[in-house]
Amino acid sequence: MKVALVNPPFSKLVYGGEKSIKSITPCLGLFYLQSYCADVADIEVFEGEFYSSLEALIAAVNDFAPDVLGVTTNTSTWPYCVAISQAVNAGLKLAGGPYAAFRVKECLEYFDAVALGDGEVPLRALLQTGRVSEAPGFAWRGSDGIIRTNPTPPLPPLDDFPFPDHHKMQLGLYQASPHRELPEPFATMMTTRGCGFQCTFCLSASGGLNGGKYRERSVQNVVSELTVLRERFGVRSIQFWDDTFTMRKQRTAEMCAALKPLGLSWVCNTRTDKMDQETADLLADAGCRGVFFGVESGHQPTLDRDHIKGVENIQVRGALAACRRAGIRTTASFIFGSIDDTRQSIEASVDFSLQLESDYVLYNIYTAHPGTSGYRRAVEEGIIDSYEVDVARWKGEPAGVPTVCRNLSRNELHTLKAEAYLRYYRHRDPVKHADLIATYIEELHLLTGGSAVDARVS
Ligand code: B12
Ligand code: SF4
Repeated sequence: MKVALVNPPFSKLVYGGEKSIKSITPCLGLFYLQSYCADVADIEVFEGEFYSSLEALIAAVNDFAPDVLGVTTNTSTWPYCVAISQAVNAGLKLAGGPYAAFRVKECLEYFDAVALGDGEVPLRALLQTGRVSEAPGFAWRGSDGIIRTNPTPPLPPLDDFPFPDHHKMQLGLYQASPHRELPEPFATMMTTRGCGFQCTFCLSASGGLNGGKYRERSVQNVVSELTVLRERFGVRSIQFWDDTFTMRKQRTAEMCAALKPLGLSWVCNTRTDKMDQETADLLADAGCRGVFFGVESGHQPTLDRDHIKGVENIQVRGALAACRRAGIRTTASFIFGSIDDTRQSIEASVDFSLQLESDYVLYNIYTAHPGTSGYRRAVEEGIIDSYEVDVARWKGEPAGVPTVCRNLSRNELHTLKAEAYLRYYRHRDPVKHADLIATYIEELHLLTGGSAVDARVS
């Protein structure tokens, strides 16, 4: 049986017209599915970003002539997921990933079945039995038209999963964000899944995908994969995609002790309340070059009420300072336009971001993804309808979906975002960032219609 697993292209939809730095990294979820089911089917992963157009991707998938099509979905790529399903010839069409899992009814208009969480066990059962009705963890529509949901299987220990097939992955085709300055070849890895905090915008939060349940691979299992990557593929750097890499201090210490002799450069993501000087020093000594922190808001009431981050701004300052002292580069990521954000709270947040002196900053606009508590709140409070993704209607970030801020329009949020970047780059190093500064001034002119902007940018 032939199975095509497709990761739709996304950079044109998600980053089109934005100045974000693009990276193309392997779709780990699909590669995990491939290796877990390799002995029961002939499975190919198709990375949409590698094709010149959506049509070229679809043609390649059709040339492969799959019996089963599986598409990984997220909110922003949903229109492409539909287009792929409609244009690919396959006897059975499956969807999975963070959008499908929370939009079952909509997905079943275009797919035969939807995976509700981790897909390894469900997909294997489906390929072995050939029957959706006998595969756990799928929702599907019976011949009577009624949606049925097979209970999700218990989540197996992560060490039970074979490593993704790095030969098939063609590591050399991917690219890390240039600003991460990772020596090539680089690879990505998850050493944990889930997170389980309460953040309202995140699907790794409690209640999100797989209930947000935090699960770990053993240090030994991680080191085995890293050793394969280093010795067989010459990999010199790793981007750890874990949601909260330093979740447990003892595991972090064990991980760092095991990583150090491998001599790899690496970067990771974590929470600011999971970073202190001791941890930062351990990370740096083990090869860590950069840490990404979701700061979200520098305005404490917004952080507490809208984001439910569970972090004090003083902890944010401490975490960033600890990394700086340890020689680790930091990225601080902020979100504008949560439900009760105002111009004042956003400006306070930007002031805070400038004080942090992080090496990089990201200002994003709040996206209410289905399955998050922020989405539920926005629907319950009548701020948004239970939406259909519509790229033509909602242009720019958030891609294809409505914003949720009561007090600021989409255009105002984009304007505040451009102003924030302008302030940041002028504050950091205006000479070095002259080109970016000019681009943001131009963007502000477009957003505000010219004259109004002069006061803002001077
Ligand atoms: C790494 C990552 C990225 C990377 C690379 C993505 C890639 N190439 O796959 C980069 C930085 C490029 C990225 C970009 C974006 N990302 Co991102 N990203 C992640 C992150 C941190 C890890 C993804 C991962 O590898 N997970 C591990 C694997 C094992 O899990 P998985 O992907 O969920 O797959 C499992 C199941 O879902 C299921 N499954 C998945 N697909 C399918 C398909 C079938 C057929 C079946 C049966 C099962 C199945 O089985 C898999 C194995 O168990 C997640 C958060 C997270 N912890 O998951 C966010 C996350 C996926 N990203 C998110 C978002 C929003 C984005 C962006 C839109 C952000 C932006 N504005 O730029 C873009 C869009 C990119 C795109 N591909 O469309 C959201 C998605 C929410 C949503 N509903 O859309 C997440 C969930 C974070 C969040 N906010 O909660 N991202
Ligand atoms: S700490 Fe990060 S990964 Fe965990 S729930 Fe919050 S935003 Fe998601």
